[in-house]
Amino acid sequence: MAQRQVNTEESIVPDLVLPDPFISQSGQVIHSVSDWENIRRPELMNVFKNEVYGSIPDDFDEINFSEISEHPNPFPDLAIFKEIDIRVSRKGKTHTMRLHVFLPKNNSGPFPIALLVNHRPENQEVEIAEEGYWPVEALLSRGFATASYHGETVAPDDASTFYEGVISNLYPEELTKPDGMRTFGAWGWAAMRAMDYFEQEPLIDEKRSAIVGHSRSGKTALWTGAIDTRWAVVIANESGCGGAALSRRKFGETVKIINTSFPHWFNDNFKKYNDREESLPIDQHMLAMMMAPRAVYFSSAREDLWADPKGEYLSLQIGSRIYRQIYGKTTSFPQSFEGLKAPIIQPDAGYHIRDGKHDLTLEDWNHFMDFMQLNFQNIQ
Ligand code: GTR
Repeated sequence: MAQRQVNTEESIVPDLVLPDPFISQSGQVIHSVSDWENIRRPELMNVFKNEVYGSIPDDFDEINFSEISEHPNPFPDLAIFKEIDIRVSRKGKTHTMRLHVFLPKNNSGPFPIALLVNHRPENQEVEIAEEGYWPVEALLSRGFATASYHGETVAPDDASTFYEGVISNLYPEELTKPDGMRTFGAWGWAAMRAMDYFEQEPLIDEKRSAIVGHSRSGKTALWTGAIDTRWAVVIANESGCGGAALSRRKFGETVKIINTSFPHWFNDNFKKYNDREESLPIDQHMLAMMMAPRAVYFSSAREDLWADPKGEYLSLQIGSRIYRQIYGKTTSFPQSFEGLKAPIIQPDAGYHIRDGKHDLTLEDWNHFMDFMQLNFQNIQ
C-alpha cells in the first residue's frame, strides 16, 4: 500500500528549505570551531538522539575478549583470522557478541582497519568474506585489516523480537523510553565494542579506522560515526532514507514508509514526523556534518531510486560546508549531481555513484579503499 505513494519523479520534488546548521537554538550564529564543537554540534546530536535514532548507552561494568575457533581460516596464505567473542557485563547480566577479524599475514602491523556492519544472512559472516560485499582478499592485498559483525549478534532485525539481545540483556530500561535504544542504537553499540577490541589489539592501528555499512547498515554506520568519534572515516553505501538522503525531498522511501515497515529501527519519537518531514528539526545534511573534522563518504547506485541517490549527494554537498566554514578547509563538491562523471576522492568528504542496482560491490569498495588510503595518510 505504501508503495503507491512513492515519488521517483524529480519534477515533483518539493523546493528544499533546510534547517540552518549554523544558527543555534538560541539564535546565535556559529562561526568558530569552539562554538561548533561546544554549542551547536552537541545541540544537533541531542536532536538526532531524541527525535530520530535513540540513544546508545555506553555504560557497562566489564568487557572481555576471547578468541574462539569455530570456522577454519578461509585465507590461510593471506590472513591471520580471529573469531572473537566480546563479552560485556552490566548490573550482573552479560551479553556476548561475535566479531570476525582478518589481519594481513605477510606484513608487519599495526594495520589500518575497515569494519563492515553486516546485515546479510546470519551465520554467513565468514562465507561472505569471499564476495564483493566483504572483499577480504582485496582489502588485505592493499594492506588493510578488516573486521565484521552481524547485526543479529546484538539485536534481531524484527519488529517483534528486536529487543531480545543486548537491549533486554543489558539496557532493559531503554525499552520504555520514547528516545530509547532501538536497533540502530544496538547495532551501533556493537560497532563501538568492536572498536574497544581494536584499541587493545596491537596489530590494529585504531586511529586509522573506517566504519562501513550498506543500506540499513549504512544508516547504522552514520549514527555510530556521529556518536563515536574514534572512527576516522565513516562510509555509508546506498543508505537512503534515515541515512544519507535528505528526508525533505520525499523521493523514494519516506519517513512514514520506513517507520511503518521497520518500526523497531528508529526511536518512537521519529514516528511524529510521518508525512511531516518539514517539521523535522534536522535533516540528513546535518548528520553528515557530525563527522567533521573526520572524513565521511557517501555512495549511490543509479538504479537505486528507493534510496534517492540525488538526495544522498545533496546532503553531503550541502553538509560539506562544515569543512569550509568552520574548519577552514577547501573541501567542496560540483554543483550539478547530473553532471558527475568520476568518483570524488578527496580529503574529508567523498562520493561516487555507479551504474546498477542496490548492492555493495567490489567496485564500491575499490573507491572506499582509495578514500581510506588518502584520508588515513593525513592522520598524525
Ligand atoms: C529496505 C529499506 C531501506 C534499506 C534496505 C536495506 O527495505 O526500505 O531503508 O535499509 O531495506 O537495508 O537493504
